[in-house]
Amino acid sequence: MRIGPPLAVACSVVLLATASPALAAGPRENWAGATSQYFQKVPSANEFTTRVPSSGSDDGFTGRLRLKARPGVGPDAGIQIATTASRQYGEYGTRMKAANCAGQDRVGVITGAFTYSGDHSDSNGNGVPDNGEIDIEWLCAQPEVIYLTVWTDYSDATGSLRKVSRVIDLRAGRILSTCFSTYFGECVPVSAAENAPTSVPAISGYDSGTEFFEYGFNWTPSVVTYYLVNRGGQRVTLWDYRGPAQRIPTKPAPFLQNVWHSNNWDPIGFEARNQPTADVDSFVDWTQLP
Ligand SMILES: [Ca+2]
Ligand SMILES: [Ca+2]
Repeated sequence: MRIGPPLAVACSVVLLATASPALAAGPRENWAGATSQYFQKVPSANEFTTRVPSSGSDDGFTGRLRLKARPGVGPDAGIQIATTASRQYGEYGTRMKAANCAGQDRVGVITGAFTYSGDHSDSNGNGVPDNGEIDIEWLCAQPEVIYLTVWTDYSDATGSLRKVSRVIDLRAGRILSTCFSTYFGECVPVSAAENAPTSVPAISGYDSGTEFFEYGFNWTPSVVTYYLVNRGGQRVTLWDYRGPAQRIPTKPAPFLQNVWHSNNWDPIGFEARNQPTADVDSFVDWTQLP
């Protein structure tokens, strides 16, 4: 994909007017064209390709995020696409398959769909650099598990952070953890308002890398509600996180989708840190912006 032109105001108005008024939705990228008006590829040696035919996609075409064999470690060495414009509150969604590393032994590959603010000034005054970020993530070595994380602060220098997270085994219908953390590995119990729903239905045979699902979240100043749409077309709430408000990011941010190699984020219960030796692909049917 080439880098698209900046979003024109007139075009934005037209798209907003034709979108569903009930949801007050913004533009949707279907990844069926040669270029995107809303996204750009973050420079890397990896590949992002639009108009890739894919059965199971709504319109026959997808955007393919390809992490090339033997990648370096970290998102910057991965494949990333990002909106050219920052957005703030509203509903973000994407219909996609996460990276599929079946057949490769214990590789560490992360797929993400997330907002990320590059403004790390300490606007909330808690002494830790701000890190406004709302994540949906999967590890390809454990494709039945989804990671949902809402960040407000992170210091790369000290490891100090502020985040709330929920980890769910969707195949089993089991919430594995719901935590507030001030450093990696910490799990401070959360209030009832931060821990709803207390159960999530199982999706039989759920595998994030082999089947398209719609995932998303609605972000407001006081609530972040994560969902997926099940095979019956019903929206299932994965996490309806309701404050405290200081645990919810406020800064406008681009929306990104990426695939990258991690050598230190293990699945639940076993290690998977190997470098992939073959290309790893994630397919995005569409991306809905607020
Ligand atoms: Ca801060
Ligand atoms: Ca599509």
